[in-house]
Amino acid sequence: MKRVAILMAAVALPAMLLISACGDDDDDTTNGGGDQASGAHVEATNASVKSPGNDVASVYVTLTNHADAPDYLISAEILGERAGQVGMVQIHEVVTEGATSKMQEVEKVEIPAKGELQLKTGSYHIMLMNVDPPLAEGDELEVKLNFENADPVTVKATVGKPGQDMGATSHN
Ligand SMILES: [Cu+2]
Repeated sequence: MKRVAILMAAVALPAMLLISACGDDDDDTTNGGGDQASGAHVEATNASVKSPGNDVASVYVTLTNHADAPDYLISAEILGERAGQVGMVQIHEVVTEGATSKMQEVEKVEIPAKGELQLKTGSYHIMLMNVDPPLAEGDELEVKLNFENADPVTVKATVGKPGQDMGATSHN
């Protein structure tokens, strides 16, 4: 057993040095993946989760595109200990027609070149469904965001107070 541990340390150390060597972003955020070989680089900040306490939740995050070309949020997934507890993850938009608003799935969302996309209440969000057991205030989720051009970014998002806004919208 001891030999295996030493061997693993020997493998892990150069890999860690390599990671720190290419991490050239000086703004240290909760942003996990900072590797941007192609120049495409999306930064994720202000991640939060809201859940009404049942089997659904919304993830909100601000995405900043540092590239000269538009990029797209194409999917998201849950990592970590909650990975097996979220049945479905979709990107949603809120569509308002008159007095009613509903959510619908979208394929991808544009993050403008050198610009920002805010996933927020009443707008785009990452929808978690079939969450079992339900999320409670203070729980932490590890959310991996996948982009068309930039490398994936993993953020940690804490579940906030149950939002009233969640009840106003319905799924169709
Ligand atoms: Cu939704």
